[in-house]
Amino acid sequence: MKPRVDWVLFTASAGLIIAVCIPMALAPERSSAVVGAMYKWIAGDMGLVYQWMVVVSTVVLAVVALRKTGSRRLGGDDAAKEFSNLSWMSMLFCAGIGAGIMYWATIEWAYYLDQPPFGAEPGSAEAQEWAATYGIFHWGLSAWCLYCLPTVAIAYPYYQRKIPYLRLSTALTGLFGDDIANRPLGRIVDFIFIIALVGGTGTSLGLATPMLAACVAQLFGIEQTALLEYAVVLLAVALFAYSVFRGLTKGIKVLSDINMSVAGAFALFVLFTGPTLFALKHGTNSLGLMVQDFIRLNTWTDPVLKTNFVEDWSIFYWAWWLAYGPYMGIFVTRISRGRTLRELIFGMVGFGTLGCALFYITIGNTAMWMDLEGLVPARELVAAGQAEQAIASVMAAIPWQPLPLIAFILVTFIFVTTTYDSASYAISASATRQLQAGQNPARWHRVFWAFALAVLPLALMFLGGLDAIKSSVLVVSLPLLVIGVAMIVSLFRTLRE
Ligand code: NM2
Repeated sequence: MKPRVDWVLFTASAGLIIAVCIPMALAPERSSAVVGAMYKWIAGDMGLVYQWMVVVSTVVLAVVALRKTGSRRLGGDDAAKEFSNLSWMSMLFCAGIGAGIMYWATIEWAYYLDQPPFGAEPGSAEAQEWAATYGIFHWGLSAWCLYCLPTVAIAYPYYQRKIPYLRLSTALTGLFGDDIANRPLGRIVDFIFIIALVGGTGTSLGLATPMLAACVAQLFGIEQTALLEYAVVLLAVALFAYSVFRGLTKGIKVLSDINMSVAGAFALFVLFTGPTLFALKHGTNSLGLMVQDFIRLNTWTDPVLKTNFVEDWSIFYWAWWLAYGPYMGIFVTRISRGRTLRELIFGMVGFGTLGCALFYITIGNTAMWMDLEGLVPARELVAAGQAEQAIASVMAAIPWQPLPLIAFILVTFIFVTTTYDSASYAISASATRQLQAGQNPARWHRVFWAFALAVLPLALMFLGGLDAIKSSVLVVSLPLLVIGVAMIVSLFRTLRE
């Protein structure tokens, strides 16, 4: 059967994006207040649920991987792998990790050094050790479990029961039957997926745009204007629209391969031209801290001091990963035929964690060192709300200019592209009927979503501020908590069949 566009889902999702973005652009102040109130409620009152979701996901994945179920192969016992291990890993890494890592790896420590966790004294030795560590945790094993759970929950029934839909609702077939995608419940679930992804990617481009603009301004010695930011968005959209137009193997795979090598080389370059020993010592130290305090980090709710550290950081991050989770599930399912569940879980969580840690250990520690040595006033800039300036200054302070600054801009652009092309792919796959394994959604449809994904970040830039950007992701991730629980029950049912 030929793939067809699911017009109900398509219209509802595109309509909601427009309905939300217009008031944000027209009445930024009022929208900002509403968004702020929602942020407080979700992070404050619902935060605990997010933390439990992380713990439960980790345990479920460990159980599935370590028991006999781990040896089940996606697509049947003799299914061959479509992509080599290296391409598979770079595709999944580049799909799930975007410009956000370049942003946060460079300056996340600055927030933690000044407002440390666990009641540590700001600027103290203890604060510094945690500052070098906490970012790795927020992009580490626990976080990757939020990606991996929906992947297993979608991939297993998709290949095992040969479901003709690659959608989030596929993860619920064990509970509600194979035809769930055609029923109102399935439609609602798939609608939630699209909106969650729009919110999640909105945060990424919303952060990346000012950062890229600041770096371009630094490179050419020009001023960072709104016009420059729009030019950046336009260029990014053109790039990922082209990539998704080319399709999965020609566009997305080629770019991901390039991305992995350029980004990896950049991180290593920073390590070796920067304070190598400082970075490696902190990296090793962080590893110890994280392993030793793994449970503590996952269950710390700060009930006594109530510093808001958990709400402002861990909960925000879990919401962000959660919002991307189903999309990762759909995308990684598409590229994982022929792998066993154990390979999928260990490969995805292990490689993802290591990849993210690399950026924090090299770039993050270098930036912290520059600040501590008085080379770049990174903390001062961050405290003044000029995080992107801090990033641009750090990048401009790396030796061998202008090479590192250009490389940083290039890597960030490719990261944006490889996240958004796969996101456009996943949304168009979701809003397509009868998509069999191996088939692709229509070209125009993929390109449409590439453009639609840029609308929310543009509106968020009108609102301005980190809180507005953080809020969108908290709001959209909320329904995914409920779906997450249903997904786990459904997965165990299907595994038992
Ligand atoms: N996550 C991994 O911009 C990005 O890096 C997108 C962000 C969810 C925190 C992903």
